[in-house]
Parts: sequence; structure tokens; C-alpha cells
Amino acid sequence: MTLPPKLKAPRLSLLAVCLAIIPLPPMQADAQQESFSAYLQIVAVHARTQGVSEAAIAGVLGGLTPNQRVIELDTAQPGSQNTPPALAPYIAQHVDGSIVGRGRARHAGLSSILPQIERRYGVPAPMLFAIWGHETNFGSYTGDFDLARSLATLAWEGRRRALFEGELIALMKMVDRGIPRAQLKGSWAGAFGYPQFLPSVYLRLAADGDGDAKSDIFANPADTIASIANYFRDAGWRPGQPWGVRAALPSGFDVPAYATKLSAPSCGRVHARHSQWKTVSEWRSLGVSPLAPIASDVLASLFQPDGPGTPAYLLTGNYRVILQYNCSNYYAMSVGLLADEIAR
Ligand SMILES: [Ca+2]
Repeated sequence: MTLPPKLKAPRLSLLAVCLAIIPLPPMQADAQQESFSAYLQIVAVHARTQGVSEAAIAGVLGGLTPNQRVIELDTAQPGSQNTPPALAPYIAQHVDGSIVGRGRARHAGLSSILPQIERRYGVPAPMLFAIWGHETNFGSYTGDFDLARSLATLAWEGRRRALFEGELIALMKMVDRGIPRAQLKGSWAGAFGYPQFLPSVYLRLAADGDGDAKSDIFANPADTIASIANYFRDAGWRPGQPWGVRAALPSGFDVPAYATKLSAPSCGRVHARHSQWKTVSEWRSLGVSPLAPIASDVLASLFQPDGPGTPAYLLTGNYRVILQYNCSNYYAMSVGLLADEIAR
């Protein structure tokens, strides 16, 4: 998802991590001065101008009340920490033998269609299963918040009104496309289905993986895998490049000496932890040795998340694609490493 939120209720991951790094404006006092029902009338007007049917507007907005729990979850987002927590414990917890085993089993179960999905989208299948596994444990939890109520509450709350109102209207467009209103359940932050797409992402990128002309990311593994692949292709995945590789550093190598001088337009605190870009051959000439195959002309940044003496990685542009799905180094590193394990 290009935009932050992909949160689900039980786990504090996706949107939570993202929002932790995006400085939020303070709660707008005036945003909630209008009543919830008055605000929904405004949303209805905006939806009409975008061609949403009256039936979908009424179906989505009818009878909604604000969800206090959503506001509590949103305002309880962790603040920015000066020192990011160590990566290794997170990886140990999120890339264990059990999720690797489930990922390999899911991969094997879809093996007949994976070659064509890899050809069509150019993304290696293990990466797609790693995303699916991290998002919803392969569909075992997708959230049971009413999406309309969550999105309307977040929009009304006002801190990111443009984002969430757009998603609420996209939800109405899903109803106009024939998705039953009752099926619109997901995370408190508005993401849903096996890959935890936001409504706008669903409208743009949900894909059909099994050839039945439906793009069902609520219950169909093949469609889920194709949809994640479509997301990755759309986000600029470069076929044939790894997301990153482990790298050996010379003793005493001064990683901070190569700190980036760029500041990323969004999600800056995540990107600021990666070094300057250099080609793999330039890194080699500095003594940095990739420990897995990667072409010499590929641009990569160096990342040693837990400091001197701990694992270091050369990250390619494809790592940034994982970050677009969810802008967190913890998320992206665990997805990349899980994909490597599933592929092994
Ligand atoms: Ca399908």
C-alpha cells in the first residue's frame, strides 16, 4: 500500500509502525466540533460527486456511530523512539520455523499457478507468501472491525481526514462493484482481507490469480498472491534483483561514515538508517562482501541495524518496494528474510 495504514487489531505492526514515524499534527479541536452525523452528510455529498450510487452511500453510511475503540487505538500509537529497538529479537520472533513451514506449505499448495504469476508480474513467489504470512498469518486473522465504521471514525477524528475519507468513499465504490456490505470487515485502521489492502488499493490493484474473473482477496489464496504481486509490480519491483543480501564487513568498518545525506520525502526515519547508495562493485572495493549472488552494477545501501559486530545487509531498490507495503525496517527485514527461508 502506498499509504500508511494496514493495521490489524490484534497485532501492532503495519500502520502502527508507520504512523509512529510519521509526525502527526495535533488532534484538530475543530474537526470533531461538527457532529458525526453532520460529517457523514458531507461525505455523502463528496461520494455523490464521485459517482457513487445512492444505494452504496446509504448501505455504507447508514446507521453508523463513531467507534470509540478505534479512536483509542489510533491515539495509543507508540511515539517516536530516539533509539530504535534491536532488530534481531524481532526477527527471531517473526521469522521462526513455524511460519517458514506454513509459508512453504502454502507455496507448495499453489505450485501449479505460481510460474504464470511470476511470469506475469516478475515478482518471486516466496516474497508474495512472506507478505501474506506477515499480514494475516496466511489468512488466519483479518480483523473483524466494521470497515465503514472504522474509516468514518478516523476521518471524523480529523488528523488524517483526507486519507481516511478517501478510503471511506473507496469502500462505497467496492459496494458498487458488488462486494456485499456485510463482508466489509477488517482492521481498526481500514485494511482488510488476506493481504490487508486498503479500499483504494483494492480498487486499483486486486487481481485474479485463478482465472475465474473474480479478484477475491477475502478468501482466495491465488487471488491474494496475484494481488500482492500486482502491488509489487506497481510499486516498481525490479525482476531478477534480490531485495537485499547479507554482507560481510571488514573488521572495524566505519558504517556511519557512509550515512546518507538525503532525506526521504516520507517515512524519513526509516530511510535515514540506510547508508548512501553505491553499486555492489563500489561496495566490494571498500571491502564489503555480499554473501549471496547479486550483480555488480546493482545499486545498494548498507544497513547494519544492530550496530558493530552484528549482521549487515546490502539493500536494493526492491527493499524499498517492501517498505511501500509497510514502511518499517522491522517489517521489511522480516519479510525479506522470511521470503529467503521459504525459497530455501
Ligand atoms: Ca479469482
